[in-house]
Amino acid sequence: MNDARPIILKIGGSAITDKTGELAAKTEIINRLAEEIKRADLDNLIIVHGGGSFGHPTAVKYGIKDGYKEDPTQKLGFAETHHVMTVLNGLIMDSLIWHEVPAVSIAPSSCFLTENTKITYFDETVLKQYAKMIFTPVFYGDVVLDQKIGFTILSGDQLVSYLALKYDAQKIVIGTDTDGLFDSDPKANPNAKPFKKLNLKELKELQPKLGQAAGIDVTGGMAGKIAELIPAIEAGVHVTITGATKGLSIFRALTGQSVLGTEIEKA
Ligand code: IP8
Repeated sequence: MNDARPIILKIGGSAITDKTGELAAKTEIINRLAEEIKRADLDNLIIVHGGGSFGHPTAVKYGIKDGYKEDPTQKLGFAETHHVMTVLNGLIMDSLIWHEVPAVSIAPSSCFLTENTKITYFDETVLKQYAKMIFTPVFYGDVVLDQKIGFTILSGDQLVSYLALKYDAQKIVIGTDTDGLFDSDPKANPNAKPFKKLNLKELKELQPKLGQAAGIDVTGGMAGKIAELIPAIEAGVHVTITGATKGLSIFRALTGQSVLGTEIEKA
């Protein structure tokens, strides 16, 4: 990497797609986020985005997450799931480049391997060279070959946590479709109470109560996402979860300003 410790931005699939539909991108939000990323002007940013209504429905249809069951249609499903993720990634790349962010896409399926769904191998050579030259690498939740179960789904959140630990990230910013974590679903309950600050212990207590996502989500909704982030939080990486669908929260969080959302620290 270049000398600066990276800032890792996860753009949740729920923010940039309509998860109740299929292959339904929210292009206005994608464009606004690209504008915010350009405005933040960071030379140590790594972006990771989720699958939303692109990766998840296809992954569910072919049972990709639970591995290869010797069913040849699953191979086509693996290829299709990767392909639809490249379509969503393409929309994001279009927007970033149009906004003059020197973003380059890195397909996790080409440089990661897992064992029983957990990352065991990453070829970092290309990422390091891009980072040295101050490009903005863009990863995404993807299909991945798994050395025990044939293949699986590698979530964007596991990628975020892995990269944060490996490169000693300054912080993680998670942009989602709500302004942080709440004690109940804020879309269903207007009186849902937001959590402004959580430490690791409080987060672990809250975790079982965090709901499943609206629409299809093969990686476990918010509870699954938090589970993936815990190793990075345990290592001391600060996490901000904020809304990515409106306002300037992503710009503000990336540039160290306060935002409406949840700040998570180890202690
Ligand atoms: O939305 C999953 O990534 P996530 C990507 O970050 C696929 O959980 C292919 C379903």
